[in-house]
Amino acid sequence: MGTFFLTTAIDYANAGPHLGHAYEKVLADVIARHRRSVGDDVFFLTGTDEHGQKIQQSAERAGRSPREFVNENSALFQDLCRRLEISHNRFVRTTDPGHVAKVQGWLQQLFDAGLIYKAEYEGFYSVRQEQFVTEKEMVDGVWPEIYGEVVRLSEANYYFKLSEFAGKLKAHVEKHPDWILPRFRRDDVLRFLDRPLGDLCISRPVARLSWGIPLPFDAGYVTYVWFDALANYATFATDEQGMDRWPADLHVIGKDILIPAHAIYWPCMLLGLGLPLPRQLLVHGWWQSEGAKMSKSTGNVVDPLSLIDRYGADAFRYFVMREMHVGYDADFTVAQFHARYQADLGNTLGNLVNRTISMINRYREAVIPEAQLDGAMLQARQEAFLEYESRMGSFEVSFALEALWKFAYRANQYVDQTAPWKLAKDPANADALNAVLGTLAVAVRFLMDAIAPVMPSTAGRIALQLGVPARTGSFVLVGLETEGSLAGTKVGAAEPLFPRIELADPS
Ligand code: ME8
Ligand code: MG
Repeated sequence: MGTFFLTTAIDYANAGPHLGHAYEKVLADVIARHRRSVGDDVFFLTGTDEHGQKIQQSAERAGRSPREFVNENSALFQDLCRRLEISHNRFVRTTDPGHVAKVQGWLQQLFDAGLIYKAEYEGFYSVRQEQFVTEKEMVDGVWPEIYGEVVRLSEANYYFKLSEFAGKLKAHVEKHPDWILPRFRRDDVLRFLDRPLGDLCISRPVARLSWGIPLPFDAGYVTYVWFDALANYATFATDEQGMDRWPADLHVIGKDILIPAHAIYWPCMLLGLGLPLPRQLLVHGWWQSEGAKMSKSTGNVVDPLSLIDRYGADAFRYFVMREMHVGYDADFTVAQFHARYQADLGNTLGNLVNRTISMINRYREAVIPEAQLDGAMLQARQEAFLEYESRMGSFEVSFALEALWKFAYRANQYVDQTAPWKLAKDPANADALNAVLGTLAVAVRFLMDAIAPVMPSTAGRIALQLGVPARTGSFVLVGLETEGSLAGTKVGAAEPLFPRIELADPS
């Protein structure tokens, strides 16, 4: 038991959310709920990134003031969090006046320490990436598409002495092999640190960009959006009790914003401020659609809300956790979503719960019988539990679910093999039937507890059917060996958890 502070990236409020955003929130939420289930005091931040050129330009195009524009888009992300049952403690918005004041305080601190200086620079500037780029970034003499329009620009700006911290940062990454997960991402960071680090331009002239945090020491400039955005993790780290939770235990982010933002800029900012570094970064891959990254700029986005409307939040949460191995890319198709809904949820978990509750109702007047539980099934449950805990501990949620579903599948086979409907025909088999029903009840309770971080509502619905309280905070501590028997518990009525749904017309 301890405390656990985790964050997601904060999403650009220049459009509504898509599947990639929803995935990241669910992943962080599953980790948060799992940590609570082992007794941790969890603090969880998510939110929206509301300053910068992208926002200013999108607002202009939409004929809105930037403030109106971010209010509308941020509301869409907040609504998504509600719909997905995300259990964050605070929804961060970088236009929050408290955040703005803290960022200005930090800039002043770095300026006073001589870590921010002014210099003239001439070079190529990517409008889409909001950063200067060099010819090294060109491929076959052209700028890669990700840079959008590239223009020549000469201006005076303020720079943060990133180069000063390269050695310290490298030593940190080398000393902490698990600082970045999966490990192959850490290798990318080390390779990046092999080259000399340039200093970071942290200002934009007001003439070019007005929608940002004014520099406290020069009103002619606003703060570079990444400096402002990264700061959120610490500026919002004060919890409901007024305790400062920094450093974060875990930043959950996508692979596109690891280098340089989270692995270079952010730790160097913290080193400059004399603050501790986050304990770990979990870097997930991309949801793709027919092999291309799903993104607002490409327009090939899947709307998570339409899937939630049709299949429910839990089915959505299950699918994205089961289908994507954390750290790797995955392709999204509605057909695959639908197939998992039917096979994994309907035919496996739903069927197991439904058969168990129906048979206890039918054969034992809705009371779970006293019984000698099946040893092989208990053993299988123990193995599933250990695999689940170990996988959840390393954030490999898809594999944790795989272990649970292997067990659920096995429990269904156990029903088929023991054929309780045959046992029920002869009172001489009463003990054998009790053993099957008692074993199944315990199997269902185990699955109910273990799926709760991923499917909180379903766990609650199973608890109602099984006639037990939805468990919070004691799953691991109670342990499987010492947990009480369910004998004597009165079960509720059997209700299908995942009713059949027609596959949506792909048009
Ligand atoms: O980058 N699949 O915001 P963002 C999976 N504001 N994840 C995806 C994805 C996809 N197709 N597309 C985006 C930003 N993401 C900044 C972050 S943090 C201080 C500032 C993930 O709205 C992406 O990797 O472009 C990132 O982690 C998050 O969604 C927000 O992306
Ligand atoms: Mg992005």
